[in-house]
Amino acid sequence: LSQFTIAQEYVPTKENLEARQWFQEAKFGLFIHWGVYSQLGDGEWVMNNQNIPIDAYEKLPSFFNPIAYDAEEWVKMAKDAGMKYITITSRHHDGFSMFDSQVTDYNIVKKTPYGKDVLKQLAEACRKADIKLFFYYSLLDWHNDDYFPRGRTGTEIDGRKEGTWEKYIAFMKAQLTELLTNYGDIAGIWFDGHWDQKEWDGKKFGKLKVDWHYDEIYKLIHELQPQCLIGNNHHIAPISGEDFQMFEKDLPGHNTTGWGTSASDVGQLPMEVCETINNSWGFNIQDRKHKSEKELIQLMVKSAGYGSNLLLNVGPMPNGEIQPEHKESLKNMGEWMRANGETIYGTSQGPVSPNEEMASTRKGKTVYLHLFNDKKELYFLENFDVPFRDIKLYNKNKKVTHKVNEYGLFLEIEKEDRDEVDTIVEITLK
Ligand code: JFZ
Repeated sequence: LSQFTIAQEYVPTKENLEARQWFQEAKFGLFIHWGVYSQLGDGEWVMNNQNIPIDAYEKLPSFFNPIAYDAEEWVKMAKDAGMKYITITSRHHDGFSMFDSQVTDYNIVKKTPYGKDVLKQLAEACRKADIKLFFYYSLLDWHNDDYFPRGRTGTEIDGRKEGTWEKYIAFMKAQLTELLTNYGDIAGIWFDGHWDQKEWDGKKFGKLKVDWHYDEIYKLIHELQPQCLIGNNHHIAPISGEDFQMFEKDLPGHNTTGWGTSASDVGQLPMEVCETINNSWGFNIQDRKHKSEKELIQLMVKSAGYGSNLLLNVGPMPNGEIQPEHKESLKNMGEWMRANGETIYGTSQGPVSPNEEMASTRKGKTVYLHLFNDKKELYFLENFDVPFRDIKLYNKNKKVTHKVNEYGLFLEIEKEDRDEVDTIVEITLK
């Protein structure tokens, strides 16, 4: 019989394809890394980085009490920033569930004085405000004995016994079922930690050491909620069953981090770039590397220039408030989006590939050219051979002086028209 067995090819449902379309048009979302680790102010990897034994780390939930947490305020902040969705850590590598789970007591309701499900509150606030919600879910776990064989990280952590991999897979399925049953419509699941089970020689990743059972897990998710978009931060080309491709701290096809992607890894799925506002995902009191408004906006514009979304992260403080610097950054982006969002939302990749000086987006017959260098007067668009009717400054009733020759298109931007962050030029195509 085996010769007639055909590998099951993933065919997305109609609901799923519609959700992908929505996702591709959304362009901007909020990433939230929040957990009991936030209390130590040293990022979400603190358990691993400081080799904190299980019994010591387990003290953290006992005083996690975010009295200032206001889900509606978080959602309003995201919405005012121009964001269309939120992706929050339901369970990070420390293995602590930030939601009411029946399959482990190691969760926010059972183990903290706060005693409430923060995801539930966020889900309700999102629904009211028409913001979509994604759950980040870690495949790797530094707390669960059944996460065995251990991966490349967390091996130094004391206090764990050996367990059974198949039980761990069943545990994840049970938790994902909870997440996709008790919180209404969930826009997506954002997996992370795949790479933990890859061989590692200190420099390069090698073969995968375990079976993650993605076929079963992805099928379960799509059966529970067909529209739920699956992404996996595995840093390889998309796997069958996934609905979008994410790029951590790198633009699609770039590899400045060392674990990024090559051009050949970029697939055909909707894309999402994720990045931090400072240099940390989880709350970090020593991080002073806050990106400027200019850097953040240009990053979003470049992402859109690849046809990708930007998922921009905040690491809320242990009391439930968002760091003031992060709030400020988001407020500034919101202002910019209110003025220029038309050139980002609902667009696709434009005819000029993003580089340090420019990016382009496109909607129908309109190309939005985004120019980042306000010191420059003459811009040259090599090989620009798209027939056009008109070139003017976006939102200003002023034509742009230009010239076409066999090499491409030349634009002249007068000093008074240049914007420090982004000078937007609107090209109407024929
Ligand atoms: C992962 C997480 O480890 C991190 O805490 C955060 O949630 C981020 C969004 O995603 O970051 C990675 C991903 C891959 C590697 C290291 C960190 N890697 O390949 O070693």
